[in-house]
Amino acid sequence: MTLQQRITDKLSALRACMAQEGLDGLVITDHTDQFYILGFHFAPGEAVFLVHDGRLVCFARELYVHPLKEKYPFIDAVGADKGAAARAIELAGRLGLKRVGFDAGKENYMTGSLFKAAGFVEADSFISRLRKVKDEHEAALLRDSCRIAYQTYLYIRPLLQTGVTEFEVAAEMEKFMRMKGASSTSFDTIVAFGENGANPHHVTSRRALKENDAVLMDFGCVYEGYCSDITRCWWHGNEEPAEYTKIWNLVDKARRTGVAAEAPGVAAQKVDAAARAVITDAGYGEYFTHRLGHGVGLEIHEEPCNDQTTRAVLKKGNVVTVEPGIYLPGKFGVRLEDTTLITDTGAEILTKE
Ligand SMILES: [Mn+2]
Repeated sequence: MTLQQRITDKLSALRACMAQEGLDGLVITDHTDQFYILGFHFAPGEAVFLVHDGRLVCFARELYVHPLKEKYPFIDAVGADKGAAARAIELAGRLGLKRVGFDAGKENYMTGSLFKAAGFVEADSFISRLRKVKDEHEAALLRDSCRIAYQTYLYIRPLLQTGVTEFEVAAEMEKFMRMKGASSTSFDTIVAFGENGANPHHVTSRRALKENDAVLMDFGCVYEGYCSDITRCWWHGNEEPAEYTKIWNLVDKARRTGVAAEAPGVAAQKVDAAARAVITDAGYGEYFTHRLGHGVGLEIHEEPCNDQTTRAVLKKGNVVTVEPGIYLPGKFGVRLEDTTLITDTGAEILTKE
């Protein structure tokens, strides 16, 4: 499929959303949403899109106009170093658009006020809705991104030696991901040794690895704009405590149960419940202190989420994590996480070789 066809498809899906709300125009200012439509990376606040009648007009800083015209000769790219939002409002007026929406959930106060004053209406996050279901092109990029993350785990695991610090391990992992083509990490790499692993959001530190220590690493990369997320844990040394083995196996069983529960048509809440029951039934429920998982795509946390309160129903093309954990304060923690793609019949683990 050509780039132009992919963009046309996204614009027609967007048009269908707009039609449902009676909109004949839509402004897009969120830079991640802009990347979703175009595959072009603008810094935040550097462009405003006006979509109308299946067409896209892009008001952007002058420096973007030439690269835009080269890559996307089929869209209108207009230089606007200042006042891109005002230019979009002006064009909507000139075109005689009757009902123009903006994403009220994402708009900043200043630009949103301009749109309101121009009579634009607060619309739903249509693009967030579309972004939940990945097309084949996106699924392939997510698969690549997750493969790089998994390969990083395979690469780093045998390199860990007593005395190495969390910082050193994280640096080595990040270098490996860059060399595989990642543009950045998808969030700050977490490397946690020993008791640090009992904090689910531990900040990587100078802590050195001891002989007989727990290891936890939670990380991912951004590849061609798409994020990956994986967590792996193991015991470093020959004297693995029985309690560590016990909770590792429980968390692994919860992870496998969660993945097995995922399928199109299944309530995401039930996936969380299925995995959580494994841990709760074994008496560790109070030590599993977070949701089971979250959607992954252009952002590391997006919809839908596998949690206890969501009303989301999984669909083919959703990409969600399954990441149960047990955290024993002062001792260690175990979290095992895979990123999964919902298929026709179930779920495929993407964090693999
Ligand atoms: Mn995660």
